[in-house]
Amino acid sequence: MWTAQHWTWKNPRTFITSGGLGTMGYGLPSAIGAQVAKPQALVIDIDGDASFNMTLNELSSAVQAGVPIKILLLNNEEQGMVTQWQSLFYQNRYSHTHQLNPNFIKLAQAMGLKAMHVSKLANLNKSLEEFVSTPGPVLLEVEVEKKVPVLPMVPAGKGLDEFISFDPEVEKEQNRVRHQRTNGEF
Ligand SMILES: Cc1ncc(C[n+]2csc(CCOP(=O)(O)OP(=O)(O)O)c2C)c(N)n1
Repeated sequence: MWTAQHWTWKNPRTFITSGGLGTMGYGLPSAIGAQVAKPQALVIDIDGDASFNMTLNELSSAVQAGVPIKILLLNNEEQGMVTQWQSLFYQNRYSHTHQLNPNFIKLAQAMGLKAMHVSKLANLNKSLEEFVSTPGPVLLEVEVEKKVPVLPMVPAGKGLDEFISFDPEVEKEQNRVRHQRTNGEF
């Protein structure tokens, strides 16, 4: 979601995603496939920690096949999309959404990758430059904030026009459109 909202693609057919289903574990294997198909391209898997956990054994495949993918791991130490629902609609009852992560750096190194870690915003640009310019498969673990909701979102059982944003300007517009619809203005 972060990637879809914040990255601007310049060329068609360069964003590969499991789409609306958001299937976890998809990023790493599909990045390997994309890199095999386009050996000269810079292929970056932008992954969540819980999703990455599901297929991280494929790190070995990348190393074994010499596939130079870059893995940008956004680690908030939680299943953020689900904790967001638990925060907003279930009074912060966090059930089964904080898995025990391995030490991703040691794990990637053990599988033969170069692995880097960044936790301070001030060091991010430098780390990213090194990340994309290092040959071969590389993992960059980025420590990100917990409990940051991805908005807008549509609560369960609500219509698409009932999305929540917590942005007063967006909500004003939403109310205006709803009012017009109620009054049969369109
Ligand atoms: C295979 C699979 N199982 C369960 C889900 C339901 N689900 C959607 S997002 C999510 C948590 C994802 O956590 P993480 O990968 O750490 O990313 P974050 O939301 O924290 O950015 C879960 C369990 C799913 N989409 N796919």
